[in-house]
Amino acid sequence: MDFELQYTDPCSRARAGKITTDHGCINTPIFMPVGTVASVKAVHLHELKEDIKAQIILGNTYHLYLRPGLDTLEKAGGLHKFNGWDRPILTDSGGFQVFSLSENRKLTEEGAHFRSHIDGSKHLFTPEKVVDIQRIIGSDIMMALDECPPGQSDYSYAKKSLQLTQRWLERGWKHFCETEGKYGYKQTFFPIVQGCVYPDLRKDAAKHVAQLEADGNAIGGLAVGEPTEKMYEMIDVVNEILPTDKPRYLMGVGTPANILEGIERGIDMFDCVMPTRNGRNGMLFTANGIMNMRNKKWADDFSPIDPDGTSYVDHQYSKAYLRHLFISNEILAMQIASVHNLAFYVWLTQEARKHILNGTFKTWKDEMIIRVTHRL
Ligand code: PRF
Repeated sequence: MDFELQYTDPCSRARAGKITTDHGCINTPIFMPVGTVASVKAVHLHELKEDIKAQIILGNTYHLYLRPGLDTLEKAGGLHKFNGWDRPILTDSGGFQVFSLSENRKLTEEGAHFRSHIDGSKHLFTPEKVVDIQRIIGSDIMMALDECPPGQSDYSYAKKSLQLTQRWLERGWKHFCETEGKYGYKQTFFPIVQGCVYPDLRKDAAKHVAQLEADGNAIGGLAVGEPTEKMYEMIDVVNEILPTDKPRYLMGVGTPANILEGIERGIDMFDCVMPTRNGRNGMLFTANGIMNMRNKKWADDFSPIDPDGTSYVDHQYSKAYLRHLFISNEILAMQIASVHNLAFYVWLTQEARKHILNGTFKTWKDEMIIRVTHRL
């Protein structure tokens, strides 16, 4: 994997860059749609590519390992062959999902022990094993096994947790360096900075990660219950230390405003379930504000869903029609909302990129923050 830093905004840390993988290029900053179980929920590949213009999608080691399982993925020739997505894929390592989904989970020095949320079966993820699993999945970007402590963790827990994440990282990195991809293309491996809301832990974590000289670096453990201002402060602390010539990925964040603030602080890659999950519940994000499509106020509004939107659903369907679909619990409502929201998120990051490249990022961002947080 290669990263070309194309331009850095003189007024902030915002950057425009280009990641090159064996499955194609990614123009950063970029939003990556989440495809947990090998599908971006409710969205066809054709829509993802042609309409949403997704450049990279996510998969989850935890989910894919449990279902369809490694035998199937290996027989298929990897995830790209299995689901037909031929552009880059990033997989999360599973630690975060073990903690949010599985039962009876327990961390030891060895790894994360858990029971499947599907059938209760017992499993162990070690730092080495999640590399092996991601080798079989065949993601272009693999993630290290980490522990993500809650945002309210006290200092002593956060410190112990970070030390475990760091020991796991050493093991995962070593195993990554000793192994190779199975399908004839290159895979890379991103370490993850943890450290909760404590600046000294975050600095220590960022230095530890930086010395590995990985192709890219991730920031985890944010947007997990800490105040938003703390999240921004931690991004600043970490990005002061992470190398500027490697992409930086902020995991699982967030609202359109969070993404703009992240870009300003030097983040290049984002993922979040918010556009799809909130979309399926009727929440639409637009450049003019947030709409709850179940609201009565849209009942007789026959104007297009989003006149400024970039996807065909924005112009094809009216607000009144989409509201009717939500109220009637029609599957199509979720499909339309998912396409709209993902197209908006990708557009937002690519629009930020344009403004970084032509030197107007700061003024554009200040105006955009007000617009995207408005309630329609
Ligand atoms: N670690 C991993 N995946 C994640 C997170 C993390 O801390 C987060 C936190 N926002 C989302 N996804 N491995």
